[in-house]
Amino acid sequence: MRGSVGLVLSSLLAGAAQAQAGNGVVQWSIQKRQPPVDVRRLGKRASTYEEVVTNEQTKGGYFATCRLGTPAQDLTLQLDTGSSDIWVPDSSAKICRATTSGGGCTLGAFDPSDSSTFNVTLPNEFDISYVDGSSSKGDYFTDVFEIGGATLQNMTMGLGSTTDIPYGLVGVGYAVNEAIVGNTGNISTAYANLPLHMMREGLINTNAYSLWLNDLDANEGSILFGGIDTEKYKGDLSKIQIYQTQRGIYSSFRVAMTSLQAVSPSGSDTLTSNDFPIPVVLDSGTTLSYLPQDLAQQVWKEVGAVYSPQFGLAVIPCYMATSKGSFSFGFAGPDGPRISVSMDELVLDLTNGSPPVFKSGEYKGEDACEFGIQNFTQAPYLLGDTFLRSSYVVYDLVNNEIGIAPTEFNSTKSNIVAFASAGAQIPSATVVPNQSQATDIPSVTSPAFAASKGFTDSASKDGVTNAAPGIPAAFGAGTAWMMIDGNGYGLCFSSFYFMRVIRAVAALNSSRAAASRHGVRYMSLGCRVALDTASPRWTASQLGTRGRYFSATSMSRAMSAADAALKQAKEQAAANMTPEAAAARMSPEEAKRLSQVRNIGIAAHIDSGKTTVTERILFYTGRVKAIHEVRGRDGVGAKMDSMELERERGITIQSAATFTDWRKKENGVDETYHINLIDTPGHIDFTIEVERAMRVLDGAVMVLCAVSGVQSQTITVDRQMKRYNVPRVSFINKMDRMGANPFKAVEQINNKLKIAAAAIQIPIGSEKEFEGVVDLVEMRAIRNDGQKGINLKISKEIPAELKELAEQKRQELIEKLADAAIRRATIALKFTPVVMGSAIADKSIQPMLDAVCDYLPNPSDVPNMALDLSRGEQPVALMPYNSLPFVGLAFKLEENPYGQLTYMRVYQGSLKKGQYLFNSRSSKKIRIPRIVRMHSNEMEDVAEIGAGEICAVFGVDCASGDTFTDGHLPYGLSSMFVPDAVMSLSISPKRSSDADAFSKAMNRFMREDPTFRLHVDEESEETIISGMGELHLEIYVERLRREYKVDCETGQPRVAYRETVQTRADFDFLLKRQSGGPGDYARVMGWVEPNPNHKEDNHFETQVVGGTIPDKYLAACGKGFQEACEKGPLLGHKVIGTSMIVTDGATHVTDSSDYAFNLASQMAFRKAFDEAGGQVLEPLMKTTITAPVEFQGSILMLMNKRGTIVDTEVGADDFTMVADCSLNAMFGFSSHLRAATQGKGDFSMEFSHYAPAAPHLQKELVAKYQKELEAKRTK
Ligand SMILES: Nc1nc2c(ncn2[C@@H]2O[C@H](COP(=O)(O)OP(=O)(O)OP(=O)(O)O)[C@@H](O)[C@H]2O)c(=O)[nH]1
Ligand SMILES: [Mg+2]
Repeated sequence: MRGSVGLVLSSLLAGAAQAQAGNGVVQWSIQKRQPPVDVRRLGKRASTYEEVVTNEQTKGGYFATCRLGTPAQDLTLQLDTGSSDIWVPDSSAKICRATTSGGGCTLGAFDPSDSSTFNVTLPNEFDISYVDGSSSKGDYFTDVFEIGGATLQNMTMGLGSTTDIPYGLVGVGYAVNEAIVGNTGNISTAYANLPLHMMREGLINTNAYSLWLNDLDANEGSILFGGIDTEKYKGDLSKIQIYQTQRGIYSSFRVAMTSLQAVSPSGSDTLTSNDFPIPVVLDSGTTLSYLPQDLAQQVWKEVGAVYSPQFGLAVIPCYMATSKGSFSFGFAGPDGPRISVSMDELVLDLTNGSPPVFKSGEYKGEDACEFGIQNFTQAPYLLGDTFLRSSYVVYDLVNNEIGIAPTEFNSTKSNIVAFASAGAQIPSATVVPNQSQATDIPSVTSPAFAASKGFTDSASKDGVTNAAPGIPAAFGAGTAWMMIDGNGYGLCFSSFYFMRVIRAVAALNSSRAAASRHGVRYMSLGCRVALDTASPRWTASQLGTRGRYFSATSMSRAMSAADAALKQAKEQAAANMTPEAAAARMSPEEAKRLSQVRNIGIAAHIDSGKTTVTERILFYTGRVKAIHEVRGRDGVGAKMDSMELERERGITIQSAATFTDWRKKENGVDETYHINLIDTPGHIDFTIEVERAMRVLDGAVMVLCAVSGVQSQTITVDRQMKRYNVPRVSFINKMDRMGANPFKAVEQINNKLKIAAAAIQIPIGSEKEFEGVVDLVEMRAIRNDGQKGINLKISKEIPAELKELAEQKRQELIEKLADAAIRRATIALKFTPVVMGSAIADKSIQPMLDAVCDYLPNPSDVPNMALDLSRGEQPVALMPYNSLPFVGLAFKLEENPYGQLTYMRVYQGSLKKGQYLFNSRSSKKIRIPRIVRMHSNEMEDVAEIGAGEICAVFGVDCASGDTFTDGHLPYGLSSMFVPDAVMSLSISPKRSSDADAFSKAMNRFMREDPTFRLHVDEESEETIISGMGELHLEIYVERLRREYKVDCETGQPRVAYRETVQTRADFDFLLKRQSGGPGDYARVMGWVEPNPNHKEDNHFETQVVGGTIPDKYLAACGKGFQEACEKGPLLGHKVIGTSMIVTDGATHVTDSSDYAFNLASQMAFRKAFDEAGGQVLEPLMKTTITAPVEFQGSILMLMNKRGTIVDTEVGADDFTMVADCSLNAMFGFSSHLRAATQGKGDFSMEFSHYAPAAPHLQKELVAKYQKELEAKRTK
């Protein structure tokens, strides 16, 4: 947090910051200084407070010098443990351009245009607001950052382009506290902030640092990253735990303060509070310390401080700085550390010039100073500089611990001890035992104030010097607007989440103006905020509307103390997954293992060569001994197309998984990458296979045809990759084909897919002469050699005729992205590096594999979130560590001759053979008898599978999309998107003896493929299967025949229509049947109407008053409505977007029943449906057609009849047309298209939405259906 904003332009304290880096630590000297004045803040002052304000002492923050950019620019920034971003003022920001006296950014501003390494990463995403209402906004960027002699490349920082603060900050708190996380509400947006980045860059071993602030007179200190300095504290460091601000989330340095003692020559007192154990935040950005009201008042009584309503502060005679009394702060329970703070640290100047004087009372005529301990009314309380100067504090952000010991003031010696490794414990610190007893606190009785006399008596009134020296007197009047009415509480508040609370309240009240009307004032004295007595209580629920992280403040209030936090911490041990913890907890072996794992999918437009490419991958990695082509021309067929049907048709139908090892030379050393790979089908009817692969994979290779570039299904898979945030490498295949033009494809990726792309290779030769590629990153030529191109010839000699092109394309690449940034941008989904080759000609597949290893993420590089089912599905991060509890997703089921096979992506924890898992959905406990790795249709048994990997398990009864855990984590994983079935057909086995086999097959298909559905139409008694398209259904019919030997009779493919209503229609329906025994009686009244906001869903509601229909019958009515919706009145297709409201009715003593009400509702619904304008909806398909431009005219003609053209894009050679077409009109379209384009056009279709069918079609369909019904009735 930002300390004071300011007031005074002081002479900057002399001396450049001293720095040192090396041996796993980075040290940064900091100095206290007054920030330069902010002109705006001086502009407006409430005159009544002016005097108070002018007398108020200005507080500085701790500042030091950093260097930024290339060449380096010097900037002085404020250190802040309460926030987490580095940000710097942009030299073009208005405030920095101000030339009036005191204006401008005198501590330095950053000019991005002068830095050659400046790179914007997230435009406009940086947005931080502070509690005083000041803010800073602009881009997030990366650049070189130097601190304490250490240089960090690509440090992420905010650029304050719109800011009212004339200097920047270095926030060193938890990464979850970054502004971006607060703004997105998503932990996964956190980036490596300064300490984390230092750790990742190996400058320090772990994410931890120590803060030494010398005493008040010295105004200086140092922050030591990655180590401790044993000469800067007395005795031993005690280790205490940090408490979560919210379950599983550590965002501020909150510890449990468990005692406070007053000690003076006359005696000592144990002070008491209702709030013990008190949650306090150790915040270097706050000047004073703030304790609960009851405790603060006892402290004041001990020292004779008086609360001045006029000042809004507790004040004390300045001579009390010489008192020999002190306060001892105890932490973490009876055995915890105690820090003694002496009076000279607690008496601060109120002014820069001559101090104000007490005008009346016992101190009349004495100089007045500010007292360092103030009161506040709600948790968390703060221990700022007045406390921190007396305590050496080590912040361990990995183990979430604080090391604390009394400060060795004025120490000139130094003995730096670095943390040994990532996640290492604080060196030479002793853990405090019995921390759980922090809750056992003394009962509240008022202290005897035995120390009080000694505090005053030991103070000398003579020779008092002001506590804070060296501040020029000239600025007595330079202050900000002040506040504080008689009842107000003044406080310098700073912790980041508190700012958020203010923002949240402001947001709640819709504007800042409104917020201030409600008693939240934005004040500018330091980071002060005043709450007047009319201030509303901020409740957890109110704040909850804004964001979950920041409601923590008020929640902790509700829980009232640290003991609640203690319990939480225990409960959530496993959920403690901050990015810091994530990065550091990993053992080096685990980090190494994960860094060489890639889970990738190959996805693309149909026939672009995915399976052919995969075959080469398997060959070059040594997984298969010989290359076989798709379509099985040599009688074998590609490994991944193992199904007979696939080999016959030359298309992939089911995705297939495999795994293989790729040995890649890195700096002369062979590194082995373990690749799990899924080859997906390109045809849109099997799109679910791509969907679920993308759901579970970390990266993808998007294959494109060098001639056709971006095609219709390229757009579909692009959408799928974006849906699941899958980073990709683009591979332009078929470079051997005539007309191959990789650069056109690159341009199309940029333009059509709207993802930045640049080739990182250029081809050597083309078409038949295609030989290999020039690698633009390394600037070397790579050619294939030997049988099947098994050897690579790598040469630094770029063919002379290509030199110029290589330079030009390299330039283009660098313009898009500096090469070091390729990986980062790719993983961040902002870029796709493009490589090229020809699978069929065995060229340049190996460099593509290298690109997969170089640029695609390993399992720990991408955020994977689960939903905590016990906490309203709050997202929680999963970490691919073997040591954590297991979480996995069953993403695909398959039956094979050995039994039921379940593909599983292991997100967290490892899985061992024989282990028990729980199914989160069904709560069933199951044993895993066998684990295999799939290699297409073969498998290999393994005893164990590591976190982050993909495997298949046997003998697990579950559904696709089920989450498995070890039984202790209440987690679920979001499932994948399952598209709606749009086509159906009736089917029945020709021989009745096949019925068993038929139903067995159907059950299996449905279990395996969520887009394949089956139902039996009760009236026609027909079995209807439905799916994604003609081919989809055809394949299943064919598989029945081949795999189950069941020949089937099928009807015509039919469109899956829907039915809905257009207006409201009332009903009053009486069912009254008498048939000998008990009859049926039910009367229902109400109406039917469209469900406007949910066009796809139905809604049932009861508004019955006075119990005319008892509840249980109402439930039956709801069921009846649901049943009626399954089979619409018009065509027998599903009803959607319809509401039924029941308002009244009647029952009969003996004849009413659930059955009667169910039936009555169905009948009432059918009757009202007609009156409500029941209509037929048909699926509209988003159809994308691509063809050479010369066929544009004929395709227009084709499409005119079939749908509405949404978009046409005409390129140099090809054009693409997107139209919404009625599915009904698309039967047989492929042959029409073929005829119209001489076979050169291609198209794909996917479901878009439902729309009313043309009236004549509706009529026709309804008539036909009624006729069928009639026929059945008369049969
Ligand atoms: N000229 C040429 N043809 C290729 C190349 N790679 C693949 N093919 C051919 O393209 C056709 C389709 O190849 P597949 O590997 O089945 O394509 P796919 O992307 O797996 O197809 P689906 O899985 O059905 O979407 C086959 O006839 C291959 O021989 C290549 O680099 N150059
Ligand atoms: Mg294929």
